[in-house]
Amino acid sequence: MIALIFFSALLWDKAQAWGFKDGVLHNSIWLERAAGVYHRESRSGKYQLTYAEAKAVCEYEGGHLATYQQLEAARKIGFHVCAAGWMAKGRVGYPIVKAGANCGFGKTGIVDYGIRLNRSERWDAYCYNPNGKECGGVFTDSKHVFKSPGYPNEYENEQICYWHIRVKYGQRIHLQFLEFDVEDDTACMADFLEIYDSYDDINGFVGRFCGDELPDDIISTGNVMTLKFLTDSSVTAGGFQIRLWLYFFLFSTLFFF
Ligand SMILES: *[C@@H]1O[C@H](CO)[C@@H](O)[C@H](O)[C@H]1NC(C)=O
Ligand SMILES: [Ca+2]
Repeated sequence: MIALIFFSALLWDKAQAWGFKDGVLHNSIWLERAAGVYHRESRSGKYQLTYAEAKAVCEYEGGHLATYQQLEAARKIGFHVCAAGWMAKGRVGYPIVKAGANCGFGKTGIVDYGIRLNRSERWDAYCYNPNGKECGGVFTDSKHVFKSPGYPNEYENEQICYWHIRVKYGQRIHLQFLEFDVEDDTACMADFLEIYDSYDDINGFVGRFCGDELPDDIISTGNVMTLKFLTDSSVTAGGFQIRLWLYFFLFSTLFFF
């Protein structure tokens, strides 16, 4: 029987996802990538990096601060982040794909704060590293099966995937887990799949999943969802397959009566 999950405003303390496990600091910083571009937060949280620190963060990982053009190229293929970050040449902004009330002033495009005269201001960072192992994309089909990268083989380490789902206005999304096997640990700090009932990974947190138990079906409240899959630098597993359907309330009513 299908268990429906009704979303309430789940509070999620991001700090739970960080910290030491077996003496190793796990995923203290979220990475989001598209076209080699990804978003970086400081280990101490949102909006903590000066220009020099942002530059150092990207260079430490073998990349550099993204240019406005690189960020725009990423945005065009679905890179959407609701947080302002440093770009090359001291520019600050963020990429908006889907206009929302809480983010981007209802517009799409790069929200551009311009070149900052004060390089001590604290923002996040947008790095560019064309060698990153990224995956995901924007999906508008009414039927699709999302697979972890490389499926049916095991997924790889240091994988960062974002799938943004957008169906027609008024439609709802039904996710059904067909297979699920992700490195298990109690707080899902090592590898995890996160699902958001929104078009970004800031709002509408639904759940974080790892281990090999099949999660219950998930039904969106609106016409957008985001799946985020992040893996650390050791231990992989079988991966997952998730079927996307359109959710029809009428059909399930008929089914039950
Ligand atoms: C520059 O920004 C920092 C951090 O916001 C602030 O503390 C400082 O006063 C600013 N400097 C100037 C000259 O406005
Ligand atoms: Ca792992």
